[in-house]
Amino acid sequence: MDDGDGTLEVGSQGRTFGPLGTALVIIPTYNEAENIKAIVGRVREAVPEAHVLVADDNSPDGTGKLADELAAGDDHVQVLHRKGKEGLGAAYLAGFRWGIEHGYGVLIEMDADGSHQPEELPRLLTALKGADLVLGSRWVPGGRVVNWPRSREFISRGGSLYSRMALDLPLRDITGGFRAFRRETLEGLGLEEVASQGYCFQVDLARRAVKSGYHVVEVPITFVERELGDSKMSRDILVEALWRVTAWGVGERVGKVLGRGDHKHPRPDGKQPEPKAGQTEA
Ligand SMILES: Nc1nc2c(ncn2[C@@H]2O[C@H](COP(=O)(O)OP(=O)(O)OP(=O)(O)O)[C@@H](O)[C@H]2O)c(=O)[nH]1
Ligand SMILES: [Mg+2]
Repeated sequence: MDDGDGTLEVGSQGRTFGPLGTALVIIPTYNEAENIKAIVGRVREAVPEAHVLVADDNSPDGTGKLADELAAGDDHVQVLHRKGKEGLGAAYLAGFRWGIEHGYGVLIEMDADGSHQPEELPRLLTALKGADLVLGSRWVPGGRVVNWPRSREFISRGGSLYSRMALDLPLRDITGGFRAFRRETLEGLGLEEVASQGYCFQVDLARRAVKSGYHVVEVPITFVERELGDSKMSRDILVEALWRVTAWGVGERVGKVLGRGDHKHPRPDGKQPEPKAGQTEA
């Protein structure tokens, strides 16, 4: 449904949703020493009631130590030190596990480099009151990118379009990483089976949520190109995304031909997913 500001919704409508509980903003880091203090400060200011978990892969530039300093002075900031670089997906999975074990009701994904603006978190949380999963979206009306080279926009739009078509997903921004999950949603996605690491980690989670019948809402965001530090985007990450998305798409089609259903992960509330509602275009 288009509510006038570009927000698009898909999935089981007409449900009632429980209260949200405390939010944990998970920030994966690898060599973000120039960004970590500013981004954590902005999160704390934008959503003071939320907690922050920095999931650092033993960054050689000392990001983990800087995060420890922040945590020492703020009981709303925690650090998960991981032994080495294992990719974005593994860092998020560890962060989700930590957050679920510690009783958080909302788990949020956010980059450290300023591309995702903490000031937009309240809008994501407001949308989550009526959804199972909220995606910050660059490619719905009202969403935009600032200072992105044409080549990056082409790759990102192309990645979402390819995923949308290959996996039959009624979503616009499928590779984005600014998201808010209800804890129950994550618990129903079969995270123990997730092996994807780079961008396709985000595609994997979005596809699992839609196929499991969760109510997914895309909220427009303004994505700002990083100003400091280096991108971790690589050819390997793109190749991984391409082969995994293609394999999932082929697997789904073969499954349909063989008469197997899409809904591998039953919702934890035991309800059957409703048929896809489709999407109202703006
Ligand atoms: N813990 C952990 N964090 C990572 C890893 N790879 C990337 N990150 C973090 O994930 C977030 C997104 O990575 P970026 O390098 O900004 O990727 P990107 O946004 O696609 O690329 P740019 O647009 O160039 O910034 C950042 O906060 C990174 O520090 C990793 O292997 N481990
Ligand atoms: Mg980035």
